[in-house]
Amino acid sequence: EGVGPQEYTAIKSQVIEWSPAAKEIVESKIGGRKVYMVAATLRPETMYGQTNCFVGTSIKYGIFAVNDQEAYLITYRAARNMTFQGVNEPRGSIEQLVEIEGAKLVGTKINAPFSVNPEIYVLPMDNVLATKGTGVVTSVPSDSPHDYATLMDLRKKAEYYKIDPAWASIDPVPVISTPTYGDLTAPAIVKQLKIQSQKDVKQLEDAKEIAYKEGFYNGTMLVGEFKGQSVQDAKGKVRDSMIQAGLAFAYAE
Ligand code: A2H
Repeated sequence: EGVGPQEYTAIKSQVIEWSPAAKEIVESKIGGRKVYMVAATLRPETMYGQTNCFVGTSIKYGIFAVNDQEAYLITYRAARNMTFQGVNEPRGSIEQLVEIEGAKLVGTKINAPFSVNPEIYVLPMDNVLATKGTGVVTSVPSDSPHDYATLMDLRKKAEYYKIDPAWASIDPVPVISTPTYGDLTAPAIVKQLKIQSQKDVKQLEDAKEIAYKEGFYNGTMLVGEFKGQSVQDAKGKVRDSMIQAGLAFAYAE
């Protein structure tokens, strides 16, 4: 991370069905609004390969009114940043409808805009930072080593993580081809570096660097509107296309 502001793409995933624990807390308080979990990403071009969404189990989230029709599920910190970036009116105002901890969101079914898998589940991830982005991380295991390692942990130890194995059953989707690692860059790098789990923090940082550079400089899109184009060309176009469709917006911090 540099010294300047980080430019994210905020991805809007509408809640389709709350987990039982969330349903109890949420439904009477949202005034009929559509609720979106909003994830901050640096790789909008990978959104075709979303397979699930991660939250931190001990992170506190809120549901914040955007207007009478919509609300966003994010951290309070992100809601405060967003109101100063024109997400709601008046600027600087925050209307929190619900407070809920991450653990209760696990098992919630949401839609995944642009993904070849349009319905995905919320799952726990160990190292979600409350102090970065929205606290919601969309998972693209084909291209993110952290996401892939976490998905493998969840599959191996579903009981320990208190999840239904069915929620982690979507396989990584080929989205970008790279000359060195093929159609599933993150799984290939995780294997090469012998990464065993999301707890291998140091190696995952290395893997993240390698995957990011390889995808950005040498990757070619395998799916979507910009199939066949380089990632460098497609990245901004996918972002613009999602924003045009009302499925994403710019978010900086
Ligand atoms: B990225 P930077 Cl395919 N805690 O999106 C932990 N990680 C978070 C987070 C949080 N609160 N908020 C966002 N992130 C993740 C896609 C992706 C990402 C791919 C490959 C690499 C990658 C799908 N997950 O990130 O510290 C989000 O994951 C590696 C650069 O601000 C977001 O982009 O540089 C990225 O970390 C932002 O990290």
